[in-house]
Amino acid sequence: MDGVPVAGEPMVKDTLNIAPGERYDLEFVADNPGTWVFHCHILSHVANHGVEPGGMITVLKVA
Ligand SMILES: [Cu+2]
Repeated sequence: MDGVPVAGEPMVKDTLNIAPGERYDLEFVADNPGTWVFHCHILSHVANHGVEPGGMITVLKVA
């Protein structure tokens, strides 16, 4: 979090609250094939001027 190196035991979470201005680095083993979506849970944040999808959303495809 906020530039602190990733260390210690792995943390397993489905969601993570990130406050404005905070930054997190994610490190994971992509060993579960499929299409995974990282997104904000605030609906207006996953749209660009009302058009979805957009904004704070990204897709990770694991083969
Ligand atoms: Cu958001």
